[in-house]
Order: sequence, then structure tokens, then C-alpha cells
Amino acid sequence: MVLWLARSRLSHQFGVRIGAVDALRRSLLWAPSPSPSNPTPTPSSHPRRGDRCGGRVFGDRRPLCSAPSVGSSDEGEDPRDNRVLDFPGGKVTFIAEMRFLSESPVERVNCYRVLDDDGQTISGCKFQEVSKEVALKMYNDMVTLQVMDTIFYEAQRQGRISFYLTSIGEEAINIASAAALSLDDIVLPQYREPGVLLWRGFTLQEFANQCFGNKSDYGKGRQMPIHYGSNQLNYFTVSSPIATQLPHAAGAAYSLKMEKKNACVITYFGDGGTSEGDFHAALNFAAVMEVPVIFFCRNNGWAISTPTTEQFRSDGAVIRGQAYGMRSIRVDGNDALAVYSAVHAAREMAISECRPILVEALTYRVGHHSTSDDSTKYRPIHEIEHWRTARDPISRYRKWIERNGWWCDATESELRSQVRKELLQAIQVAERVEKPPLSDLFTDVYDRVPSNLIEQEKSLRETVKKHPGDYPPDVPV
Ligand SMILES: Cc1ncc(C[n+]2csc(CCOP(=O)(O)OP(=O)(O)O)c2C)c(N)n1
Ligand SMILES: [Mg+2]
Repeated sequence: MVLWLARSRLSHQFGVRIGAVDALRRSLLWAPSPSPSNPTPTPSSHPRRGDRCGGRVFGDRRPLCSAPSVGSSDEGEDPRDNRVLDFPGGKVTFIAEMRFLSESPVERVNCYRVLDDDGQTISGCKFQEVSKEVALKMYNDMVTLQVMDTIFYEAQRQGRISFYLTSIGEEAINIASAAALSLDDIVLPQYREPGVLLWRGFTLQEFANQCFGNKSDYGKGRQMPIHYGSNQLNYFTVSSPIATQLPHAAGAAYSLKMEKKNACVITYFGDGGTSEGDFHAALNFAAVMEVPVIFFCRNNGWAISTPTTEQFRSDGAVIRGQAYGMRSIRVDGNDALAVYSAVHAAREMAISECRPILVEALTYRVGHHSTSDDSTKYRPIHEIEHWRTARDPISRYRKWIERNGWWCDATESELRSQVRKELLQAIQVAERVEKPPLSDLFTDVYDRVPSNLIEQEKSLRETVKKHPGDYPPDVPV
């Protein structure tokens, strides 16, 4: 009796919903049926099922209540077959068993790697070949990034710059992913990816100018250190609010698709970023709109003091790509060849098939979150040491190039001392360059400066005049 009641109530609700859907359909808003006054619609400029973008077929957009013959008749099935629901996205099989999806798969998603801990290529493993020239530039840039981090970190400790944030432990992610891209690809970074800029040719002097906020900084000293950006190198300026770059990346990729460009967008973010609403909005938008974007998640175990065990219950980020209908891969983020190969393949697919791809790189943030943090307060030192030594991506990769006969101790020390020298020189120059004038604080946002900003500038100038000692003497007023 109870069952019968439940069933009749359900079918009543279902009937009401189907009725509403049908009414919608009939109101010609949705899947109009041909009639003399409403002839079959002619092909329009809108993407339709079967249309292609870079070789990819647009999704099935049949209405929810398609006539029983649609779809099923294609394969000669009985349209009255009530074991299968022909539903947008494909056929769904009915079962009599009440079965909940498990909260986690039996096995965690595997992790692709090419080099073992000893820098040997794993036998039978498939990877993208790199020329000696590219392989050496990758090593060169990983070392440069490491030296740059060490020296800027010290400069902050000496009080010469206000803030810094290192990429230590994530050098392979930075450099190898950049190496797999083309300069036309657009980068939307989080903040722990300066190596991508370095790879593209941003000079040590340009890094120093930004950190010192001098007149040559492209942001005119209006941002904290490490907020790099370069129009010329297709690298959007770092924006600190977590994950805001992700919807922008989906939008930028949509523009590439509309302009039929032979390029993709790559956007980087951390494990912490996956808890932001923007992450979910961006992935869903990119999947539905079928745009060429690579979502690169640096899963480094920590979001400041929040460990990933408190960040998500899912199997990391990779599984979320699949949840949004996106091809995804998990890769060893401390293996430069694996990162290079995965991003190379992701780029090919993103562009030729016009689709988003998610890459989750497993790694570890070896440094403190930033110069405002002391990570020994919330994580064990032996954990940090383990990743800094046994899992260091640079020494693993170095073993591989040494084995190829491309590297030796002498070239190593020459490189390190050369980079150190260049950096110290760049810092000295950056320190001496004049700061941007105070007037620059009020420009570049509006075409014509609005009255409230004009008032604020006047008030600031009066305050500086009254209290000159409280303002930096090296900022031209
Ligand atoms: C919207 C927002 N919330 C909080 C912060 C403060 N915050 C800065 S970095 C960070 C952690 C981000 O962690 P993750 O995304 O894993 O990147 P990681 O620093 O590990 O590279 C937080 C919470 C912020 N910048 N923006
Ligand atoms: Mg993190």
C-alpha cells in the first residue's frame, strides 16, 4: 500500500514535469516541431550536433523529452524498450537494484612518471622525446629558478624587498610545462609559476625590477613583489585572490576558439584553489563550451597551513576533471620528463580536438608558503627534508642528463656561479632605479580619471607635504 502510494505520487510528479517540459517544447522555445507555420529550421550559424571545431564534434543537444524514435531508431532498437532511458548525453540503463555510487574508487588514480627516483627512464615507458638543446635549457632554467628563489628570499630577509614567495620543489612543474608550450599559448598563472616566464625569456633584471617596484616594473610598482606579468610573453599578471584566473582562462580559451587560433590557454592553480567556487565554474564552463584550455593543478600538499586532507575528500583534483566531463591525467610533478610529456600531449589534444584538459601534478611545497609564513609551525621538519632531498626534481633530472653525457660537475658549478653573479648585479641595478612617480597610482584604470580619484590624489599630496618623514623619500611626488 505504502509502495503503491509512493509510486502513484512519483508518477504524478513525473507526469507534471513531463507536462511542463512538453508545454515548453510546444511553445517553440525548445526543439520546435515542423509545421506549415513553423517550417523546419534552416541551418544557422549556431554550433549544432555534428559541427566541428578543430576536429571535435559538438555534443548531443537533443531535448530532454525527445520522441521515443529519436536516437533509439538509429540502432534499430525497439523504441518501447523501457530498460534504457535515452537521455541527453547518452543512454542510461535502468536497474532494479538501489545502488549508490561509492564515495571513492577502489584504487586511487595512477600517477604517470617517466624517471624513477634515480633519474633512470622507467622501462617500457612512453614519453615525448626532447632534443639535447631543449633538455639543457630545461636544466639551466630549473637551476636559475632555484638560485633566483634563494637570492630573492635572502634579499627579503635583509629588508631590501617587502615580500617573496619561492617555487622550491616545483621547478620541474614550472619549467617542463613551459617547455611543452608554444609562445602563442596564453598563460594565466597563480603565483608559484615564475619559471614559465623565465622559460619564455623574462630576464633576471625584469624579475628584479618587479620585486623592487621600480620605474621599469611593468606594473609601475603598484603590486607586491612576485606579481609579474608580461604582455609581450603572453603571461597575464599574477593576481593574488585565489582561483580568479580560472574563469578568465576559460574565457580566454573561448576567444581562441572563436578566432580559430592554433594555440591554447594554460592556467595554473594549487590544491587550495580547487576549493574555490571559481574552480568549479571555470571547469564546467570550459567543458560545456569545449574550449582549448589546460587546467594545471599543482597539488603540493598544502594551502598555507591547510593540508590536502582538510582540503578535499575526493582523490585529489584529477577526479574532478572527469566529474566535469574533461579528459584528465595525474602526473609526477617532480619528474620533468613526465610533466613535459603530459603537457605536450594535453596541448595537442586541447588544440586539435578543441577541448579542455586537466593535469594534476603531485608535488610538495618545500619552502614556506611565503616570507610571511613559518611552515615548521604546522608540519614536521622531516617531511620537508624528505621532499627537499630524496624527491628533489632538479637532482633527479640532472642524473638523467648526466647519464646522457650532457652534463658534468664543472658545467654545474659554472652555471650556478654565473646565475648568482647575474642576479646580484640585477638586484643592484634594480635597487638604484628610480621609483615610479606618485601620479602613477591614479592612472591606467579609467580612460578619464574620475573626480573621486582626482580628490584622493590631491589629498594624498597634501598629506605627504605635511608629513614628509612618513613617506619614502625615493618616490617622486
Ligand atoms: C580568495 C582568497 N582566499 C584566501 C587567500 C589567502 N591565501 C593566499 S595563498 C593561499 C593558499 C593557496 O594554496 P594553494 O592554492 O594550494 O597554492 P600554493 O600556495 O600551495 O601554491 C591562501 C588561502 C587568497 N589569496 N585569496
Ligand atoms: Mg598548495
